[in-house]
Amino acid sequence: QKEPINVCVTGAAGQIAYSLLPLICRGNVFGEDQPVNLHLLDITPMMGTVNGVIMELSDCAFELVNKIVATDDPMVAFKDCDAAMLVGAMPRREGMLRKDLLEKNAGIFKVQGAALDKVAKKTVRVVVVGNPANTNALVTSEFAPSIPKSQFTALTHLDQSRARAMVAERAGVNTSQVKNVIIWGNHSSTQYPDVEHAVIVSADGARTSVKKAVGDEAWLHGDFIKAVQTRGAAVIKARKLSSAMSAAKAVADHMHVWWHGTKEGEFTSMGVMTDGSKYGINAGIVFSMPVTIKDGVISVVEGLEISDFSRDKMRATEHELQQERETALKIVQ
Ligand code: NAX
Repeated sequence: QKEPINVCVTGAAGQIAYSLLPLICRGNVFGEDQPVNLHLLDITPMMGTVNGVIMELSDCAFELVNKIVATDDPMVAFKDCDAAMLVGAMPRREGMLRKDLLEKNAGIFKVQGAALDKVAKKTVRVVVVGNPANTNALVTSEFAPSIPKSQFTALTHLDQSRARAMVAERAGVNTSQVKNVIIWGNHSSTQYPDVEHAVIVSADGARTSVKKAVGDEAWLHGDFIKAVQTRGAAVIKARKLSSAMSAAKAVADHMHVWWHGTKEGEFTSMGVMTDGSKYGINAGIVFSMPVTIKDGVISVVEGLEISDFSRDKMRATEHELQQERETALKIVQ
């Protein structure tokens, strides 16, 4: 049997964690033969709820769970971690400006970055989910200088899944047939869901471009983009709660593909630290890009042709991320 790995989930008392933990414990993330030690972090007032979650995890009798640690201390939570899913964050309350949200969260992720730096494995794979996810990932990495920047990512997989599902519905195919949709930039309303390189793969392996299969460029350039960008708000309006089941599935898929690699001919999107050399995007922000993954190493897909339409959209989301970076770093430094 494999040695257990240490997996930390923050915001463990929250609604995303509630849907995410069973996926981890069933083996849907790290593999059905991979035992896990769960490290659950939340804030002190939520420890009672975390204990309730642990009672339920225990009642699930998951075979892969070796040990569960519950704590309100990031230094305990991140100890020797192989994977960290940073879901917990300060939520946006009514009347709160984006700047206030950035401020509150920059403080949280500064502390968590510093703790990861001290106690996590240097190979730890971090995905930041808590909003503003991209900039929180940037702050975390900034305060964890001993861990390579390539180990910090932000979740845009949910946006990618939403985009794939919308294209699939329009084209009358199964969502699983839609590949290589790209989410560029920020997990916010400036994100750019790009289908210019996306394909629909049929059962016999034939690939048709999404452009051709959908046959409605006005929709792809207009309502489709808007619908992806505002899907989170639409779910809140309908459910009176933010996306949780779909967000948890996306976190699980993001980490699964990082662990097991991308398939031949396919790529996936995630927020990664920019180095200034890809697609003209400035260095030093966490920008969602198309990537392939092999043996845990993330590589940005290079050489994709970028149309003028795409370029404009990418600039807008880059601009927003640069502003977020400035605001956040001013607060924490
Ligand atoms: P909940 O409010 O249900 O849960 C958040 C949990 O985080 C709470 O239990 C809270 O006590 C805890 N928390 C707060 N500060 C903490 C800290 N310093 N350390 C540890 N835990 C802390 O929110 P939920 O619906 O689970 O969403 C979590 C985060 O995901 C939010 O920031 C949300 O905006 C973000 N999302 C990001 C998405 C993405 O695609 N990147 C999509 C879904 C989601 O909206």
